[in-house]
Amino acid sequence: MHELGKLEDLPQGYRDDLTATNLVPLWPSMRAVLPPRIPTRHTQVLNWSYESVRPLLLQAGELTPMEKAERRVLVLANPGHGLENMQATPSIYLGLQLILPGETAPNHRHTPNAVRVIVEGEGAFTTVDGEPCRMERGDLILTPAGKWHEHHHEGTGPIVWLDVLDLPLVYRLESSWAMEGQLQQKRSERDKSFADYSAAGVVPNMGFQRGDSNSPMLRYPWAKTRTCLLEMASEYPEGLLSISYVNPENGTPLFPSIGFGALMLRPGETITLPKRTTPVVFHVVEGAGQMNVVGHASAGAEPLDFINKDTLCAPGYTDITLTNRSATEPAFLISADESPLHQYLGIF
Ligand code: GTQ
Repeated sequence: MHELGKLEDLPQGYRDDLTATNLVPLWPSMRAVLPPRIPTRHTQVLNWSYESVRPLLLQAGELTPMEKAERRVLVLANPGHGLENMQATPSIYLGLQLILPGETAPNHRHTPNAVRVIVEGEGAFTTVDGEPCRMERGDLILTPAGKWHEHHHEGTGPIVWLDVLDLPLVYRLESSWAMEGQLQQKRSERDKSFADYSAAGVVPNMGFQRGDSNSPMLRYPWAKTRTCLLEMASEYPEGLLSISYVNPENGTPLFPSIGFGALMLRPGETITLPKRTTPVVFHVVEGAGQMNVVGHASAGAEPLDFINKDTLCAPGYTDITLTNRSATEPAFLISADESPLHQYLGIF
């Protein structure tokens, strides 16, 4: 690519006139916004180790009562995007949320889509548009755009989950807003939408209505995903073991913005993921190992260690290699990426 003219090449008077007229010459910045062959990626390779976050989150429980927080969350902010922008990746917000026994996070709804991934604790449920959804380790609970949601905790210890929202995207679309509501009346049985779709190819005879809703199923239990991956492993002795979470009616991703998946690493396995345009987030549900990222300056020379409950991210246009440290036990990770958006835009 040949060199283009610089801003300094232009007479100061002309530059001042441009600024006064709200104009910017493209050519001095052309290579910055359209770099040769590979995009600029602010997303840095990172592991928010749960061991380091957990004490700070529990401290928030002591420092800030629920009435003063509404949602007691520490945001996992990627420094590459600027901590204040609350971005793990360009479109994905991550937060670790704490609820103490007996607390309730009040009812509200908002335009960003959200998924909760349960990290620790039991006895909590989220009510989504009248349906209470149980929260167990590794479960995905959906609170899609515009749906009312409130969190309750009836267990004895703290409960912590990972919030995954398309907030950075919706915020930059100048469309992020919320409204508060009264606590919800229960309008359906606990986990009703999960029960409706709990076995592929089979639906209940009573109380089931096929709908064209974007999110007919609100809870994706980890136990089901784990079993599915183990069954795949018994079928396939090699190759990447991964699944996508989809709408059970039509097979599309959970949200138009963020795609969710899960993968299993066989004991002792090292596997390089297919190269992709989209940045990715991993949450470690079981096991321990390493993530090695090649193709971005933020990746150190050494791979990043991870263990159970850690949350990691890596930019797109990189080669990501995952290693399971255990020679005897499988490791399981849940992933979130921007692939639906990249597909829609034709850049995947
Ligand atoms: O639990 O509804 O991390 O509204 C950020 C915004 C969680 C929630 C977050 C939210 C929530």
